[in-house]
Amino acid sequence: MRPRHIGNASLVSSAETLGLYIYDLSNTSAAVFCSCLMHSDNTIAFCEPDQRVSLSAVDAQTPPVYTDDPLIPKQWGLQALGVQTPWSRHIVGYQGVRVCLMDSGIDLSHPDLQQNLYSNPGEVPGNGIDDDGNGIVDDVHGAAFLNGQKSNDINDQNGHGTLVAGVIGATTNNGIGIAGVSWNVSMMACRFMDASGQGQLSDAVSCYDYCLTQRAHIIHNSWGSAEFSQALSVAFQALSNRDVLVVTSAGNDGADTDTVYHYPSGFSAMYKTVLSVGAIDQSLALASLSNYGAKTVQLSAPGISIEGLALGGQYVVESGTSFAAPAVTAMAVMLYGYLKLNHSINIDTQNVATLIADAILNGTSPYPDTSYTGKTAQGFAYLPGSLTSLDAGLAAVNYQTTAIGGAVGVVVGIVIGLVAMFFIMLLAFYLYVRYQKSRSPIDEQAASLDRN
Ligand SMILES: [Ca+2]
Ligand SMILES: [Ca+2]
Repeated sequence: MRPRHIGNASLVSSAETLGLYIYDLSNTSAAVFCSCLMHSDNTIAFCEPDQRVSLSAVDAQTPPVYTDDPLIPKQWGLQALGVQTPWSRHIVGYQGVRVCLMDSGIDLSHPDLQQNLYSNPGEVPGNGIDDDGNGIVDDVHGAAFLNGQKSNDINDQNGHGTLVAGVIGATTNNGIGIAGVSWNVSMMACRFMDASGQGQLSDAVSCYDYCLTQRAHIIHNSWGSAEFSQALSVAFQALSNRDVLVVTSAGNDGADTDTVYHYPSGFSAMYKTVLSVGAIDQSLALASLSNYGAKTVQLSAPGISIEGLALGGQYVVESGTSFAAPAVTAMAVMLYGYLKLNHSINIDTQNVATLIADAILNGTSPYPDTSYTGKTAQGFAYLPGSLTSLDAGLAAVNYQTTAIGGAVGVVVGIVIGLVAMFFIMLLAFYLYVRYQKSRSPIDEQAASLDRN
């Protein structure tokens, strides 16, 4: 027990088990009090002034700043997706996850996009040789299929593909621009949209083939067509057989796509590995421009006033389901990375696309305004919920002990895939011939970008 008064200081309280005593120094100074005490009492180990401390939580009144990317306070979608907790747990994606971006290409020179570009391990850059024998010389970061002509020119002449790529995986914590939802990812471009944002389905089919040969885990589609295509249907059967996750934008017609065609998002009604994504605004309401449909639109994600990358190293704010879908692709990247890095699951040999699609859907948040409930099969994308659902899904299926079954699955998958590829090639050729013969815009199956 210590004396109640020492000079002008009085005892306030004590923490006896710790041997600590607290004195009120409002009538004296800490320096004078401590000096006198230490000289007068050799049983005192130390004497120090009090300190003000604060909670580690972010002040709820100010926009949270998670990274040093200066535009991040404007990226409202990151908060809606709930990235803060996963990011703080270092769940930030994985470079081993390959995303094939079927769009208008990528601005390869954008400084906020350099870190997360895929590099084809089978190609020696710039040697003018088709090293991997896939028919395209120096396809290092992807390939282009335009009007039946293939090349390595994936340079974006529209801007759409670059914006989509930035939502998925702009370089984060580099002190410039925006943060990508997934800090780590390998993005390859398959460019089949021209400078005006138009492309042919025959070229899209070639892109699906290319994405498969490059062993993409996820194929991203922020585009759509109002017509059904048998060739696309065959492609999606093959993608499902090969366990590739496909993320599509729901489209911007404000229409019910359960009754009005929109493809490829419509294939989400047929395959569990295909997700169609609508757009929400900052009030977490389904945007009026967004297509909807309980069968053909599974969920939504932030898609209004999205801060993104523009051509020439610039930044732009745009809206549309085109920019909602890449948030879901990025979440899928993070879930693939979580399986690999936190659970040591070989994502190149284990079939996990269905597991991840289920986790994304089961982890969604409901719309605050219940009048939107049922407009989409589930609510809006929410990363923490998806991680919890993924853990639950993993507990139900043991992916560690299925080596034999996995090997059989791969062989069967390859056989089925090869058969499907044969049909795709036939149909792609058919579409190409038809394009060459028919110059009427009405007869061509044109696809367009889902930008508003
Ligand atoms: Ca090549
Ligand atoms: Ca950045």
